[in-house]
Amino acid sequence: MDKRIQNTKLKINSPEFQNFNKVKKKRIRRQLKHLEITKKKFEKIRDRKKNNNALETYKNENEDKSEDEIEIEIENENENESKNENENKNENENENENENENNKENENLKENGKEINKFETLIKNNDDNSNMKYYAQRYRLFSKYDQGIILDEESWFSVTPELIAQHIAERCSCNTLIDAFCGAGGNTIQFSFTCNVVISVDLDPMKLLMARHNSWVYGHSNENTNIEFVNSDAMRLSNLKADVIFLSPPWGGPNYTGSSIFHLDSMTPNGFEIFKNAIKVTPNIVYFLPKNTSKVDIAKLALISKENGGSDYCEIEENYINEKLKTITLYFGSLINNNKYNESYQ
Ligand code: MGP
Ligand code: SAH
Repeated sequence: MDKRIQNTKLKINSPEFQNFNKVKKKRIRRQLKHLEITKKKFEKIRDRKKNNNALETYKNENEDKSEDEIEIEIENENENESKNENENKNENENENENENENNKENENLKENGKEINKFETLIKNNDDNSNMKYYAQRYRLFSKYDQGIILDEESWFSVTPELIAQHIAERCSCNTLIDAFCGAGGNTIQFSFTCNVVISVDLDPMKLLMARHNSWVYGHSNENTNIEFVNSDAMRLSNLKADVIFLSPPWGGPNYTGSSIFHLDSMTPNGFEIFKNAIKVTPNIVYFLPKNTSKVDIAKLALISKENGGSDYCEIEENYINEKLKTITLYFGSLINNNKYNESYQ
């Protein structure tokens, strides 16, 4: 037999590898079950919404398996599995290993339990908040919307449409990228396909839960992901280093078009301060902004960039969907593409 195959077989059959695999499988199974339940609840609520009696009937009809039941089910499965596997193993060693494993698993369960409770509230609120204008565009926001995407009120109007997010992610392909205002994960998910590591930051912990959950819909799992979710203020990242930083802050709600010109200092946090903080991390900045952003403000950003050792100009990209201007994206530093100005999506 080829020595490499023999070595691989030895490795796979080793107790360490078997044990590692067992723990991994259990976690993945648990995660899939949670995802399945969230999806089921999500679908139920959506169906009820169609019948116009969403919240009244939610409690009566909410007969899905409780978290306790799932845990018991998983524990039973695990028990059966370990019974079979234990036959071939040293008993004393296994007892200690299982004890440690169970402790870890219990900690994870507690954490997951808390999150699922929060999610239930989120799903209920989702039903209340889903604004018809944005709901009608749901597949534009996430092509896998029906597979369990969760959005809260702010995310419905803030999430970057998938085609635009995909395009930006292709342009930002790098080793480490910081998505400083990750929200429900519209950009983060696409960055995860083009960058080696994505650090996704949001001030609101619920946004991080949503973003993480939504990333699962797109194939990530706790065990297998290149996204690091960080609950922090984007204004306090100056001691981090990254190849690219992406900024998609809140623009103050959907009424940003209320006046003909949008000024960066009308945002909270202030749009200039956001940029000044970002440039401490890297001069390669991508700034996602309203289509009516003041050109004078954009010139000021270029000046700030120059004063801080970055590029002395920027590229303004207009993002269209179905020939309608949706947003603009500014590129600074090495991300500037001198040959291409406008992108259009159909
Ligand atoms: P929009 O103008 O509210 O919607 O947002 P729409 O339907 O394109 O406009 P209308 O002219 O047809 O009425 C357009 C896009 O801007 C959204 O899909 C989001 O990607 C983005 N966006 C909107 N808001 C209010 C925000 C925000 O506050 N922050 C960020 N980061 N993006 C936003
Ligand atoms: N690009 C995201 C949407 C971002 S919306 C997507 O496609 O899904 C803007 C986000 O900024 C919101 O989720 C909000 O919670 C977050 N935010 C607001 N102030 C912040 C701050 N100081 N630091 C980090 N995140 C902040």
